[in-house]
Amino acid sequence: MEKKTWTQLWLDYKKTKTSEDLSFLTEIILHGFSEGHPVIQNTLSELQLGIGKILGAEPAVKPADECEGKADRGLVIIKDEELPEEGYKLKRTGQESVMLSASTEKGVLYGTFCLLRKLSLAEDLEDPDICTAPENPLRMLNHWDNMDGSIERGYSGRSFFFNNGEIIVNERTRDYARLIASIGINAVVINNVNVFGEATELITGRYAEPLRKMSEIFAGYGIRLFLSLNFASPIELGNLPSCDPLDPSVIRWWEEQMRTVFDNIPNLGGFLVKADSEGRPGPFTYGRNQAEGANMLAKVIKPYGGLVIWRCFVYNCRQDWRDRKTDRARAGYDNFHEMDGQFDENVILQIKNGPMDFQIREPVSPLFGGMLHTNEMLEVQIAQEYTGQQIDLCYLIPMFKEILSFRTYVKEQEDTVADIISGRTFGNRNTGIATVANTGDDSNWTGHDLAAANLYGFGRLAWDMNLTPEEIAKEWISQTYTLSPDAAKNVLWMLLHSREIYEDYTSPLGIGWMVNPSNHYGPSVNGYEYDRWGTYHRADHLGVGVDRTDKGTGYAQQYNEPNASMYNDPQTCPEELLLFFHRVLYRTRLKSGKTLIQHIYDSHFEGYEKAQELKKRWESIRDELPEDVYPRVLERLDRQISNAREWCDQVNSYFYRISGIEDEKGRTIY
Ligand code: GCW
Repeated sequence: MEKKTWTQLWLDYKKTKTSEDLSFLTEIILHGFSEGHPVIQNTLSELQLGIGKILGAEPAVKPADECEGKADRGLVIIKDEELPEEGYKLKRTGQESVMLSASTEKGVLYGTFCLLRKLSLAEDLEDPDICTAPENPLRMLNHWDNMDGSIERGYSGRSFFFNNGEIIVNERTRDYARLIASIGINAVVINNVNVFGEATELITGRYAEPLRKMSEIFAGYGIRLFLSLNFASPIELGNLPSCDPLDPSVIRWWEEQMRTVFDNIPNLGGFLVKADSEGRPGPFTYGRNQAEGANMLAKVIKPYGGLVIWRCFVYNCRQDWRDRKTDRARAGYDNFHEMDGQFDENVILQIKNGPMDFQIREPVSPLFGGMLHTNEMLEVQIAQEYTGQQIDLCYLIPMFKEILSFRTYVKEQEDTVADIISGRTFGNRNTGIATVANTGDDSNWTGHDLAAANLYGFGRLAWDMNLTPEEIAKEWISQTYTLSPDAAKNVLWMLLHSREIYEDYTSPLGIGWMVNPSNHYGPSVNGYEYDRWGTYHRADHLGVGVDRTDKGTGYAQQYNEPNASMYNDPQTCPEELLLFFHRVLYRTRLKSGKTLIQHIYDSHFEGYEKAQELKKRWESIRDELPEDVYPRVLERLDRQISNAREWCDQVNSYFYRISGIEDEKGRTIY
């Protein structure tokens, strides 16, 4: 076996002091499931490893017939057809027995990871009595990995799926699958949504063997492999003159191609499609609408049980900055909501949040609650493209939680984003949540060691949207590090304050952008201002912000009431989104009593100061941290501090110069 050059993150099981003698867990009795099933095999080896390390004693599997399934000692794994597909039940059935029941092998796997988590966290097993099933049917990672090994917006090294035009399948593939299965992820797209070059050929026979192997490893952990698809494949691979989704020869081409792909990779879950977006081809090219494009593919792959996940990130990326009516925030809704009810059952619309593009603060996309008869999925991004790029600390779970709990008022109850994407609102099954992943081949997977909390947190939250950011962070911290309660509190403080800190020193009150256009890191207040991407802050000597009210672009009116009115009025618009929805004069007083300009100055100075506090807290726990982790994170915190300084200086001096208004506190603005 090759030497592992990567860590095991939260699965680095360590000997744990449990409050009672749990050695009975080393006897495993399997009932109703076959030891030979790949998922069960993997479950048993995880138990071997996990229990072995945590309790310090190797477990052994006892055949069920020896005890007729009625063992009063051990970990009894048993089939219970009543339980939901991916759910499980963990119950303390006696002094020396715990029962894990599930209706499927996947349920057993998830229940096992839950048990191991409880053991790692030294939680009481006195009466676990847990009965749970995932809220979201699809819990997905989207990797933007290219086949040359680079990763679009990747900040953790290179791809561990591809290198030099080839697919990599090795020990790391398995560890990756274990890691993400342990947090409940059940679907993965391995290649970039921008599909070009060799990636277009992933649906041909060329990569059949490694893809099948990978999909089998994934399937052993309950994960379905998905691919991103090039809508122009009929032209690029099939030499057809067009890829018009209504052209019979195009449809025929897809039918044949899809037969090949599903023959080659029977476990394939389906495809993620970025069409008519940022230069990628799509149905619009042929005067067809998005539903016609998506449904064509959906019909072709329906016989194989495949899903088409169709992104709604469709907008005009060739705008003129003088044009004040075209509004990029509107585009998703404008391009899709009228087609409500027209998408096939195996199509899911994947809606990026926010409506602009993964900024530190945006309102929730009005497509949630804007469509009643369409499968929807939420797309977030833990890759931190605009939120610090895994250099600056930014624990994103609080942001995701806000999105999920947003009330859309599409119904009187069960109307939050969480309700919609879990399928509760409309009773649909093809729904869920996806994130752009933050992993790469760095030894610690996520570049910034603390950014692993976002990966962990995404999975846990996707499973159970009631978990709080704090609960998740605590779980992650204590499974990852061995810390005293005080030290753990410091890490928790760092995670829980990081989003606010990042927001404070970057773009204010929901306006977004102000980043360097080349790489999206660091400040450039006007970097995007006169460009064609539709990303404007509209600052002049009097004020800043975009009027998205009924008198402006009308974006606020895309929401259901009372949200539409709430956003439309600067008095009721949540202040953190004020500049997203309104143009505000610098001397306007905010709820705090401060003027807008003073708020901008203060929050930037504060953000910079708090970035320094992050470092102080980290330094204070140096002795308790692993030798390699401490300096690695410290180095990033130093970079974050200089970034924060740069942001603070540039944003404050920009607004000082343009407004001519002095800082009330008389600080020097550089
Ligand atoms: O924000 C933009 C990114 C692109 C990305 C695009 C998308 C994959 O800058 O790199 O392309 O979003 O989400 O499709």
